[in-house]
Amino acid sequence: DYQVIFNKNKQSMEGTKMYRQIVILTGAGISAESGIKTFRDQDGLWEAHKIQDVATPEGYARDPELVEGFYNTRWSQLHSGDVEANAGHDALARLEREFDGDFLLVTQNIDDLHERAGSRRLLHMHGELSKGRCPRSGQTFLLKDPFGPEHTCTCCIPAQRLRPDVVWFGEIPIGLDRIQDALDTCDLFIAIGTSGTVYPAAGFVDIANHHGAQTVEVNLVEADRHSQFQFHLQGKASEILPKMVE
Ligand code: BJW
Repeated sequence: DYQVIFNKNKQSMEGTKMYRQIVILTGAGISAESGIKTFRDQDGLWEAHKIQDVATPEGYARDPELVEGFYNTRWSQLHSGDVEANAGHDALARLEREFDGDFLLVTQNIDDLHERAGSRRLLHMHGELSKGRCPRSGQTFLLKDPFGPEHTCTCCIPAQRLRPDVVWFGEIPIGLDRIQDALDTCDLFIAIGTSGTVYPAAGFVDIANHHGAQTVEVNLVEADRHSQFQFHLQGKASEILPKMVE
């Protein structure tokens, strides 16, 4: 059986060529075992909230307090002391440290668990829960407490009320040029804990395949773009990833 497991020096998988550039995409599934809800699984966030109300610019324009409430609940959980990075996050940070080619971790998650685990070459393509953004200038500000009308920017006169620094449906994800460049030249692409239903992230596997990269899916189930991946590791991210990089 083919095993997608890195060898000791992290430069290749067992029995395969050396990698020069790795791109990893993570989704809500990697944080699930840290106690953070995913979106589309049973008891996920979309069971209790309408996407149109809390994850679109139109929803925010209609009812900013409702949307801020949605993010503040998640903010409070993340800062409650009950949530920490799990073995899956740790394994990716370790891979980044020990692999000595190009490396980019693209996360769709807005939590900071990859940072807490020590990941540095990291891009939050759907934004960050810990930041607010000026709707006029686009400048972002680190937030020390949850959202409220008192959070205004310091870049504009009059000061603008900060919006969550997240990417809603219909908005353009962050860092797409850098992601595209990395995908164009990567030789290994691994998608972890993502349902493959939200574009453009769901299409990254196609770009990687097109450029001849090996593509690996890590998920509890066969996710939407399952058939596009060359290798499948089915199970919990926190169990599979440590084995991959041990
Ligand atoms: C485990 C596990 C464990 C559980 N171990 N696994 C092309 C075709 C069709 C439509 C479009 C298209 N291009 C654009 C669109 C429109 C739209 C879209 O995709 N719609 C679809 C619904 C059809 N996309 C957009 O609007 C995007 N913008 C855009 O396209 O701009 C135009 C443009 C693009 C490029 C160039 C130029 C212009 C923006 C999308 C923004 C998404 N925003 C959200 C909210 C962010 C803030 C927040 O967190 O609140 O992002 S929605 C939500 O979904 C969030 C997530 O990041 C995203 C993806 O979810 P994810 O991470 O996959 O989670 P789940 O819950 O879906 O899945 C969890 C998975 O984990 C499951 O598979 C489980 O099995 C697994 N799992 N436990 C391993 N322990």
